[in-house]
Amino acid sequence: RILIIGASGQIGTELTAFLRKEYGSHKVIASDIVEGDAQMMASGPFEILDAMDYDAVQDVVIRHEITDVYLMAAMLSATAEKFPMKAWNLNMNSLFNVLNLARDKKIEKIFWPSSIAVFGPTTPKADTPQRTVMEPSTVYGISKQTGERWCEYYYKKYGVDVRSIRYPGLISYTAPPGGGTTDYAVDIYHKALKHGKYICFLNADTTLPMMYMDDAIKATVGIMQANAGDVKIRSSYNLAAFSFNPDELSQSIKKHLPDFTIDYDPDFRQAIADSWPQTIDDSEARNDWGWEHKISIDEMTKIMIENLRKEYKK
Ligand code: VAH
Repeated sequence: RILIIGASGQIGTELTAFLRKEYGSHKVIASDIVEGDAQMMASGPFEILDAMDYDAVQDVVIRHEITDVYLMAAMLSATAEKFPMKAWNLNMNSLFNVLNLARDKKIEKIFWPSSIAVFGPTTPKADTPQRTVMEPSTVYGISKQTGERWCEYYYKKYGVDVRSIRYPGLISYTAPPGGGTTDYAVDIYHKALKHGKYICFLNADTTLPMMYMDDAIKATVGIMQANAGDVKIRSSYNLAAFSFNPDELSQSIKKHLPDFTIDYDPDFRQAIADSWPQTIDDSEARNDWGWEHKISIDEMTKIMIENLRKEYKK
């Protein structure tokens, strides 16, 4: 059976729905520190679970005979800058709990999300390679870079089958914008429909790697379903779809909402975004386990507006 830790979050919400469709609801146990949306709570087993509590995680794993764990619980970049020690403890202790359960053969396989936040201001920003200078300047990035080192260590030393992806910014309509620096690209759609305008907390020319959620879910399940031998990188794989800046995203929105206007009022998140790459080289993921993205920026905008229109009755 599969356990999703952090199921109520931005990725966890959609990952739970996808895995329940793929494997059957009773096979997929969702868990989080707070309950998920109505659809998740109605569609299969759920456990209130603190990812930092080893005994509680072990208890859920044993009771539900879990073999595979997707550890999606973390504090994202912007929020982590406000609560550095809380972010470090959550992001790291949850990972150690799951890695140690696998080391002790209580689970068989782990998915753990890394991020382009592992790259820092000294990393080459164009076509950022899989292996390069990584001096992350955010608490979140430091925790993800350290987590990658531990994943590779547990794989080499204990044979733990842990697989990981460096997600770009992810966009979806099912979860509200969260504590991520890239979440302007989620909030903009809500504000465009609700108010016809958006005040962006990043500058117009801030280009960042992004991806629509369906492609991210496809990659997540894809790397977990790959043959172990094909997963050659056990720190974390670069992954990309497209890159855009707030101005380009607003152009895409204007094709549907011609009167939409955007203003710019950068805040502390500008420095976070400026420390990250602009485009990513994900050729190793494409070569090793057949990754390819499908959805373009305009297809993403069409999906986002069509689904959010209902919510705003526009
Ligand atoms: C964040 N959405 O903004 C996350 C992600 C690459 C960005 O890690 O913190």
